[in-house]
Amino acid sequence: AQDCQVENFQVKQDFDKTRYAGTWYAVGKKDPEGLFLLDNVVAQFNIDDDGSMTATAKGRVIILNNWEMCAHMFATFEESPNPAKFRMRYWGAASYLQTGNDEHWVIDTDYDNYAIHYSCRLLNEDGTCLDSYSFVFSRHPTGLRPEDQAIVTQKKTDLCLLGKYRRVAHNGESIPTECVPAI
Ligand code: AZE
Repeated sequence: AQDCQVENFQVKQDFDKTRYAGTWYAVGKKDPEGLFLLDNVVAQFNIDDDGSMTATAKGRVIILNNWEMCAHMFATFEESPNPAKFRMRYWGAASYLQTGNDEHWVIDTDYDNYAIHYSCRLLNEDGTCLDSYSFVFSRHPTGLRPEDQAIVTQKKTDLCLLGKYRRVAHNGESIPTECVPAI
């Protein structure tokens, strides 16, 4: 039985941030309330010399009054007693982009092909999530391998978010050129 309590969501055991580093293509996403990355989302995770994790991300966004642009974002991660649960501070290269301080949980990954990320921004009083976002990442811009799809579907179910994801397109033709990731 599923209680959808955020505190009971399982994350990747013995998460290894070094193996997580590198490029991840968002191939699926569940949106939070408000503005969010639309498509062509690519994240690059790095481990600094001091061992701390940082990231950059690019993606197409439409900001107020239908302005389409490429968001270039930066993030630093604060560790917690659970190696798969981070606090992510993030900001944009330009001031009109978003800043924030979100949870960043790695729910599952095999490091080489897929990863599923989760962030609850606001809890309900009963411990379920009121406002969350989640990315399904792939090492391959073309999407998940068939053998990883069942695992990811199971994890979406565990997060009580099955059916709430959309596919994230990677279509360099129809987007601002500064947003076309170097594939
Ligand atoms: C994430 C992982 C890699 C680093 C970052 C990520 C999240 C970025 C956003 C950006 C939102 C921008 C908006 C601009 C108008 C999770 C992909 C920074 C949530 C809405």
